[in-house]
Amino acid sequence: HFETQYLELMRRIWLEGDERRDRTGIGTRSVFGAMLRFDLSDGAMPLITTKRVYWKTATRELLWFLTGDTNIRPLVLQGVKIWNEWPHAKYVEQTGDEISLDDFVQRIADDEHFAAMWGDLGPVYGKQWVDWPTFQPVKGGLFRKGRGINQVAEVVESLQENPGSRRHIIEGWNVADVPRMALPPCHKTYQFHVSEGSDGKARLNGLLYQRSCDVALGLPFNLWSAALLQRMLAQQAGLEPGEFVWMGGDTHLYLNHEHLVKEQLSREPQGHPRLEILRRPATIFDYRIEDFAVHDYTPHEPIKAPVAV
Ligand code: UFP
Repeated sequence: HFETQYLELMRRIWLEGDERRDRTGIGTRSVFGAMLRFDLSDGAMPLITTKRVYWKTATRELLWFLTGDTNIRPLVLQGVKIWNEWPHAKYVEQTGDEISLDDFVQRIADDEHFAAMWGDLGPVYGKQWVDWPTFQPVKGGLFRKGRGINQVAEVVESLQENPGSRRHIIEGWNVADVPRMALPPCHKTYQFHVSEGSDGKARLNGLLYQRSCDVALGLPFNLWSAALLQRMLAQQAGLEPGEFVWMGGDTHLYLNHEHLVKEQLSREPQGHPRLEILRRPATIFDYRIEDFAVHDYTPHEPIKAPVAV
């Protein structure tokens, strides 16, 4: 089963990982350098079945990245909560106003002006993916802002015009911008690759390099989103989905996720979920949540665990 690799990685980290103190103060067990491979042909997706994964939430986040937006408001309005902790913490720290997370999020939803002031995450994924900043020299040793680079659009183009290229890359790690980001990108580098299948049909392979990975809470989301992006790119470029390779740098389990690890490792994967994309939008930027249908997804119960912020 495709999921065995994931469970084996989890087991290995829990049993053999190095115990480390980490930025969050919670502590992890960790291995450095890990790889997973998934075949995406016939609609197959690396959607974890040993607990329910909220793939629509991850999909909404991916669609939000593709709009280039870095403000949490559009996510909040769709009920997606995954980025709320960071702006809230920053607000409390900078204003001294001890507003609760729920009240803060409500205010982001109700008050557009407040959201513009306090809902932004800095130049995170969306900005770098579709509007990587550039600067042009002008007279007197000064620079002015140039046109942003849309890496995603460029990859769609290069897949069609130069499929054999080894340069189909979407990069999130903008070195100069990292200090201004709420969270430096975890899923930082995507590379795509076109290969000739045995049936003569060209396939799109994808590789994600993730520098830091919370295997319990982050990875199921990251696997889904990366495979989804690959499927969308394949559809846009007229290619069959091929293999998806995931590579992790610091690949860890938080020490307060013990109950999740034990519970999940006691479960058996069930079924082979498939993703159907219901229409082919005009561009990679025109997908909507209604365009995606998941079939044969009969996961085990969700497992709740605290997110390390
Ligand atoms: N993390 C993920 N995937 C993500 C994301 C965060 O696993 O998509 F945004 C986890 C990894 C790590 C923490 O546990 O969040 C980020 O902390 P740091 O920046 O210190 O690596």
